[in-house]
Amino acid sequence: SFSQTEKYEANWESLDSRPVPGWFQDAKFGIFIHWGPYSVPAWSPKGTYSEWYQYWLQNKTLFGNGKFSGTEVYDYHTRTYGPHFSYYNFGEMFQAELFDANAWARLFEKSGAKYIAITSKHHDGFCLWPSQEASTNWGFPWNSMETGANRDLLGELKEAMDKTSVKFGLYYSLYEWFHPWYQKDFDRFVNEHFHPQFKDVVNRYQPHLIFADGEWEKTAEEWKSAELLAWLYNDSKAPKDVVINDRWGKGDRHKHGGYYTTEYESGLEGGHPWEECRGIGFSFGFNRNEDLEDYNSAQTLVLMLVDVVSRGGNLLLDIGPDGHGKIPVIMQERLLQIGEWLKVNGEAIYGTRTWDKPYQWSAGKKDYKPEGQHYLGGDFILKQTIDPEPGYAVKEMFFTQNEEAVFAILPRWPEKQLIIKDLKVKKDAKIQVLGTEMQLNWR
Ligand code: FUL
Repeated sequence: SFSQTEKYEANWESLDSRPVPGWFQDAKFGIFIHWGPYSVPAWSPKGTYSEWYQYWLQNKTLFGNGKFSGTEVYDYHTRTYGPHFSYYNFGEMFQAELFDANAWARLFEKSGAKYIAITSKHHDGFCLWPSQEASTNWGFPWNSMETGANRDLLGELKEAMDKTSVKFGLYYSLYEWFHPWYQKDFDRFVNEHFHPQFKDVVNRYQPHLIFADGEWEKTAEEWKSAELLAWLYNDSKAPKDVVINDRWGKGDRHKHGGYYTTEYESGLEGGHPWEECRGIGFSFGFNRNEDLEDYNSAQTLVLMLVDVVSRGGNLLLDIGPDGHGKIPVIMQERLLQIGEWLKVNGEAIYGTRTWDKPYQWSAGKKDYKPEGQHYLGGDFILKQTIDPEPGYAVKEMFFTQNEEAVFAILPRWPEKQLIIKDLKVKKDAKIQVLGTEMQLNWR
């Protein structure tokens, strides 16, 4: 339980003195959901984020994992929809007619995730709830209640999630690429758009977690983030143990706010709570351009989770539902496969903390020293773990612990014996294999 005794003040010193509520570090595994008008075209070059469709269309530039001319999205768009088709039409086309919030909630529960974070609003400014600001301030209805689906999608999901043990959380983008006030009248954008809109979404849906994003162009002072967070902790209707991330002002990641975030990286090490987020493939939004080979296998995803958890982090694994409201079946399958693994091995994951060391290297002839530890397109270390190059050292074991046990998680079955270095045990210690009655002989 998390009790708040003091009132927080609108400065980092005070706000950062608030510990990240403990449920977060116990949870380990969450599901990220990127869903909005970009889920209608659901297209971008392989290796790029499909939720950036509008930006890339209108600016004829793009970035990502690969080499691009920049006009790929523009070319695709004009080819498919014609030269005069505005991105704003996708709001109307975002019908979500097959969206069944209870089915999503059941899937999330079966995946073993302990929380979700759904895009209440991404950088395009479209809101999945009846946001007043996403109507009047835009000059046209730019939310799911007044166009397209004509439904309060967040409200439906929140209600469904509340029937499960999986906590409901929100992603919220501070900035909007093309909001009329963002470039020309930033103070007005903050005072009359961002702050009231944020307060509205928090008070309506009372999220357990807020993943802020799109902070990087302006400082926390310019966003007035500290005022907003003091309001969140002291005066909002959010649960007292609401968790936030670190994206509240330019240059403040890994410094201020709540837990630290990494994205398509290998995460961090160290005591401060952190979370690595990524898709199952390369995109956050659904990308119909991806093939089976672009999706990570269940084995790789489980190892990513284990690798992150062994270093004290959480994995926020993203799915991209389509414009009809269905979760692509490959994503459903991956979530269920992770859930199957966690059903047996969850004891070694949930509620654990780091052990003396996160993992053990095998004795390889050559030292395996990758440059950077990117998970992009299959992380070197994980690749090396699953499919080792002969002669090289591999991560042969990952560790976690709780008050009762130390857990060693092995990517492969050992040949005859297993040597755990530097492990001190009591004489009557038992070594068991989770999910079985098997006791191992040891010396
Ligand atoms: C990034 C965004 O720009 C991506 O589209 C995605 O939402 C990711 C989680 O954060 O910074």
